[in-house]
Amino acid sequence: MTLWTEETLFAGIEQLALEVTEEQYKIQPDLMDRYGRPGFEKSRRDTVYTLNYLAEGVMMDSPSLFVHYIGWLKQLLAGYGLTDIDIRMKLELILGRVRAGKRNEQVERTIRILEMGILRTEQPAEVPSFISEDHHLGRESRSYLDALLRNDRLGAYALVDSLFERGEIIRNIYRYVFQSSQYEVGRLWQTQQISVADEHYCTAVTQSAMSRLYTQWIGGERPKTGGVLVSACVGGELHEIGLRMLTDVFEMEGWDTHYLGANADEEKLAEMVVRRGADLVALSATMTFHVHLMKKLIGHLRADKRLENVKIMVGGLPFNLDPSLWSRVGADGYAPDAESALHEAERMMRERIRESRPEETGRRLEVRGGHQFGS
Ligand code: B12
Repeated sequence: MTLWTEETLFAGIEQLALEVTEEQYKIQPDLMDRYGRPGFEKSRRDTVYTLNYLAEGVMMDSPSLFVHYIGWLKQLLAGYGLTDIDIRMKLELILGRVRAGKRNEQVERTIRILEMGILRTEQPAEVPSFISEDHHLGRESRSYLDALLRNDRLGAYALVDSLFERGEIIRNIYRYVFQSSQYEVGRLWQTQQISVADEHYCTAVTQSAMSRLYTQWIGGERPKTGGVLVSACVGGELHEIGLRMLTDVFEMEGWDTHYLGANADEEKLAEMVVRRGADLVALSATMTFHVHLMKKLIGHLRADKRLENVKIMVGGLPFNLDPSLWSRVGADGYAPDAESALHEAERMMRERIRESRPEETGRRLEVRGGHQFGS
């Protein structure tokens, strides 16, 4: 089987997923008794996901992307009564197919990553809560999430208002209340403690709570002490709140920001970067299977002569899982969260000044923090 060559890595996945799922159902006929035909279809679809994560791990030479996914899958499937043995069986069947094919460097890497995934099935996968009273604003974050979970939008707003009124800085409310509660919402969804509808509700209220805070800081005249930022999510990426937060933090710190949100189009992004005279482009990916698109997008931006001096920073879940992944997608830098992104941007801007011609450095913007709402 020649599935694991660069060109066909994605092309053969649907067929392979079907074959492997059929094989597993032959070996474990009880699966059909337990889950019926809909269960078979779900299992086939999950296998497509698994193969996409595997392909991404192989292409990016990043075992941790796949190993993390297996831990996540283990916890998710436990909620449906599927065991380590079931997941392991699927991975062994994939491994058998890969091993049976012609060997090359990429196939060897695939085998290594699959073996690491199989080992991961044997380890515990429980994710602890993202909210703890020991964290800064831990109690408030818990009360905020509790309000969301009882559909008490006004109660959630009131809590945020009270934090603002008592002088809590907006960046902390973002980080310790909104980000933590969003991560916790994800965990509760994954472990089937809340529904997709609950997750949508919590997310929508948090987005509106962020917008309500804008009136406290956006719109007024603020000195532009930073550079120009254009931010966008890659490809079909729908997770946009993290990038929104990052963009807001930059705006609070005196940057001139242009946020394109989810699903950014390559050409429009490049045009926006040129039109706004951006110093920095921030690109976000949450789903691991979008990482290769990030690499492609960065390649596209790099090929555009007009963007020669523009720095590119990346972030999002896969980059947090593999802290050197950013360099393999061709970015200039990475940061794990909005706060540290600001420091990384400052570093990149200093680097840019060093790289640029001396006569240009004089007119370069000095990037520094210190805005009253952010710091
Ligand atoms: C809300 C949500 C959604 C919403 C998003 C809505 C929106 N408008 O954004 C919707 C419903 C669309 C969605 C869909 C899906 N989701 Co979702 N989602 C979430 C959830 C609960 C919260 C996301 C969020 O708001 N996080 C809060 C922000 C602030 O954090 P953040 O994104 O990490 O951002 C910070 C840093 O990462 C960093 N950062 C981010 N971008 C950048 C960029 C740069 C340049 C830098 C420097 C830093 C940086 O800074 C940010 C601020 O500090 C997460 C849970 C989680 N752990 O994040 C799941 C989660 C990400 N989703 C998940 C899944 C599985 C999906 C779906 C596949 C579900 C499905 N079956 O359809 C789809 C995929 C959609 C797609 N193609 O993108 C999984 C991913 C698991 C995995 N192994 O990869 C998660 C982790 C849930 C879980 N625990 O299982 N989701």
